[in-house]
Amino acid sequence: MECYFIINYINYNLNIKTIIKIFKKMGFILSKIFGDLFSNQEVRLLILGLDNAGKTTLLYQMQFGEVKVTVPTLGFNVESVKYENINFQMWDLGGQSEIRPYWRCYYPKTNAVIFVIDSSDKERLDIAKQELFLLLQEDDLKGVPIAILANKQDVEGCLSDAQISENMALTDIKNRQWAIFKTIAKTGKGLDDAFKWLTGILKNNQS
Ligand code: G3D
Ligand code: MG
Repeated sequence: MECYFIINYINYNLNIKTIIKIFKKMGFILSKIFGDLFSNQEVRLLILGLDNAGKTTLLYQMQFGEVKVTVPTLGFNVESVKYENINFQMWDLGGQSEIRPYWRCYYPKTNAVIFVIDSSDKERLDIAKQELFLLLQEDDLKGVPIAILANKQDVEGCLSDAQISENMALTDIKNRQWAIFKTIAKTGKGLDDAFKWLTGILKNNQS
C-alpha cells in the first residue's frame, strides 16, 4: 500500500521529503486533536462523494496504517483506515440506488461527514447535490457536522468554492453545521483547514 502511494505521488513530481512532511503534518494534527478530543472513544468519520471526486486520494494522503478495501456482499467497496482512535470509512455515492439502503448500516455513531466534490466535474454537480441532500435527510446522520471539500482546485477552469456553494444551494443546509473548503487532495492542500474546522466543531459539541 505504501509503495502504491509513493509511486503514485512520484508521478505527480512530489519528492519524498514533501511526502514525509505532509504525512507528519497530517499525523500531528489528527493525533493531537482527535486524541485530545476523544481519548478513549472511537471517532467515526465518513468520507463520501461521487466516484472520482478524490476520496481515495484523500484517504491515502492521511493514512498511516493500511487502507483496507473490503468488497462486502452488499455490493460496494468500503475503504477504511484506522489511525489511533480515528476510524475513517469511505465509499462512493451515486448510480447505485438499489444498494443505498445498505449504506445506512454505516451511519449510526458517525461523528462527522466529509463530502468530497470534484470541482472540475461541472456535469455531475447536480448529481452530487442530489446525493448530498439525500444524506442530509438520513435520521442516523441527524445533526452530524459536514465538511464539504471543493476538491481538485488545481484543475484549470474548475468551479470555485463560492460557485459550488451557489450551484449546490449549500446555504439551504440548516439542520447542522457545515462549511466548504478548497482542497487539492493530491498535494494535501486545504485538508488541514477542513480537519481543524471539523475538530473544533466536535470539541464544542462535546463540551
Ligand atoms: P474517488 O476515490 O473519489 O473515486 P480518487 O477518487 O481518489 O480515486 O481520485 C480520482 C482521480 O482524481 C485520480 O486520478 C486522482 O489522482 C485525481 N485527484 C484526486 N484529487 C485530486 C486533486 O486535488 N487534483 C487533481 N488534479 N486530481 C486529483 P487518476 O488519474 O489517478 O485516476
Ligand atoms: Mg475511491
